[in-house]
Amino acid sequence: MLKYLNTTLGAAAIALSLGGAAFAQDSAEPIIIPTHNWSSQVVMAYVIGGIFESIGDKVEYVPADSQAVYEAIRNGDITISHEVWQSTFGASFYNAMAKGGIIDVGNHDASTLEELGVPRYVIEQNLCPGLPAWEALKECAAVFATADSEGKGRILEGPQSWHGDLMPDRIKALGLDDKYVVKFAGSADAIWAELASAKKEGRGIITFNWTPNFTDAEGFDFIQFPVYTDGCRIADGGDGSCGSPLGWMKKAANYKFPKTHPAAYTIFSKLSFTTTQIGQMAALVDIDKLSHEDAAKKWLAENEAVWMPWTK
Ligand code: TMO
Repeated sequence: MLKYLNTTLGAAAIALSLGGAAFAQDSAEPIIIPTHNWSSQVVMAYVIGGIFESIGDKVEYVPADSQAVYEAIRNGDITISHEVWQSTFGASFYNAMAKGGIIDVGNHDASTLEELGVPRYVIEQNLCPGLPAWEALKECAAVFATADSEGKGRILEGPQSWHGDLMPDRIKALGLDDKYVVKFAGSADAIWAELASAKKEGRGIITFNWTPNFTDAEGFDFIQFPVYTDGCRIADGGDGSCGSPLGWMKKAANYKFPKTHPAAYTIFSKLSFTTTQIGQMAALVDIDKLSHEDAAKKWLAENEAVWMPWTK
């Protein structure tokens, strides 16, 4: 009896001396984090993985398709997604949720926009009067023509894996398809290279882009298309003649994650990045030319005051 009492008191003393919440032990199984094909997402993968490693958890990174990943999380092949952008991935996320197995782990502080736009000098130099209102595009196709655009204005879209024919469908729905052609870039880097050469030559250019991104610092103006409403897209039963939503960026996880890795899950639930922080993560790669891993290491070293409180 006395022995039992001592053991109980001992355990209580240990729990008290640790302070704060006493976490159940995380599984030794690795937390699987996906990497996609834009910079902030890959840097943030290593940032969050680094935070999980700081509490002794194991992490693995796997390259994954940015749409199919939600089904993989639902199935348990991948543990989390840390950048669920509303406009591009909202439908796939909720489709997976409806099938069962993926949970919503909350929003980042940053709000998002994934939209066509022009670099600031296009507006400042009035290359297409009336921009950023979309109707202005009707009168300036020639300003945005390129060698491969068949005399039409070129719209440089991101890789087709992001959101399929959303932009070609929209351009058609707005009656702009006789004046504009949508070309898909092979990679995000191809968009940045085209923006850089257009700037050097002082020529007009329309590309897909998003915020938060490294381009926030220099200035990029998104075109104002007809306001997004739920159901306006062709995939959702509408006619497609609408812009992208000013949206959220969520975190998602496999439904077992809170049970297998309660400490890591608690951190993942608390963590939230701002527009500035996510823009910085992209800039470390796209402007400073660090590798994604080095960018994450640098970000973690310089921002301990931001992330360490989430681990306590
Ligand atoms: C998903 N993205 C941020 C590239 O639009």
